Amino acid sequence: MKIGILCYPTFGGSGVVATELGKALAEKGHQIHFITYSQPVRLEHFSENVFYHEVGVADYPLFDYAPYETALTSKLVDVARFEKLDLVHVHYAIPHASVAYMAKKILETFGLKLPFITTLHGTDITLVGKNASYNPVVTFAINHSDAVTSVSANLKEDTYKNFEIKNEIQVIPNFIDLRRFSKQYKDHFKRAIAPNGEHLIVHASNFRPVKRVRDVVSVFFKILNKMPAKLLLIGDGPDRNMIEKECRECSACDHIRFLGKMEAVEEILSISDLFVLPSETESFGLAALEAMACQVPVISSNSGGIPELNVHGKTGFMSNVGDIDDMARNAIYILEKPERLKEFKRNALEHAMTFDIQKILPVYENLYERVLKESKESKLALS
Ligand code: GMT
Repeated sequence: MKIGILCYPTFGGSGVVATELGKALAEKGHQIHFITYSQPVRLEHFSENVFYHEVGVADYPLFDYAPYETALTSKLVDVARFEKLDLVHVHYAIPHASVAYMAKKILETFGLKLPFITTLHGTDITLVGKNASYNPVVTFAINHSDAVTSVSANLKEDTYKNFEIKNEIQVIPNFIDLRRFSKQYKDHFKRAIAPNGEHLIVHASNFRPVKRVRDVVSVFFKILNKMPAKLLLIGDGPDRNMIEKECRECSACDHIRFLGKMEAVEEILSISDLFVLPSETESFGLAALEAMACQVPVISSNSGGIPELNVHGKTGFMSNVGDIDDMARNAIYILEKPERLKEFKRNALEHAMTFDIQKILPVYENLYERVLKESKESKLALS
């Protein structure tokens, strides 16, 4: 199949999922066309079946806001016509689903069909999408998608709760490529970061308020009161400066390391003992799945779709949002006995394996085939 993919190219989970899915489909022989404003971060290597089309937005003094959607729609129409795309898969409803709808309608005037599948990732529904300024467009675009998927059952429920959705939403959970995300032996890293055998606690996110990174630090201090430990913070974003300043003010810099945005996050996960994800809400928690695949148990909140990933008492523990004491207690419980920690690590990997990309990929392929078949059978609604 020739598949177009619209996504955000940044370190965000939706872009990562879109890119990893595209790469895996390309390995299976599909031709994949990424259409976005910069090279997706996980698209590092050449593949004969992967193409990247950059969207340039022409600026003009009249524009306070450059019309990215218009540029993206035009690019999608152009790529679909020239490359003869069979369908397009959009990740993150805003603005990709409405862009795909517009492109579909434009292509119909050329006598072409371009069905589109929308995958909802979380903040496009839970934070941004339900905002009154976006809601009607998001509702319309979801209802007019040829198929809609969500990355967790919880996100599906939230979508039905927040929007008037008539379309069926299929839950297809996020996945992991175990060839990349598996424990690597990086003992020299561990010795450099934790020379005295300290436990390594890790968090990775975009440092947005929804991630509650301050809670990560609070949980860490409670762990540190009981045992030697170091905290590694991966990523960057709006709350980083504030958190870094607070850490400096309480002279915690020796214990906490800000690693910034990292490509090879699996190298750090490979030497870590616990992953902390105290998010206010999280539709899935891909970062936690990446940790689990590298044998790192998870201390998390119990919000959103996290309970569909983190198995309480087995792969880690869940607490109510903001319950720092409970999170710290659970973390210490896992860390204090080496045998117990080993068991949680084993369980984390075992459970991560149920999200193996090789199991999820055929689900997407079946969906594409169904959508394509239905589209071929339907009449072209020429306007
Ligand atoms: O978490 C973010 O702020 C980024 C966001 C995104 O769309 O890139 O992540 C969402 O999608 C990920 C991939 O499906 C999920 O694993 C994250 O849980 C979800 N984030 C939230 O729901 C807050």
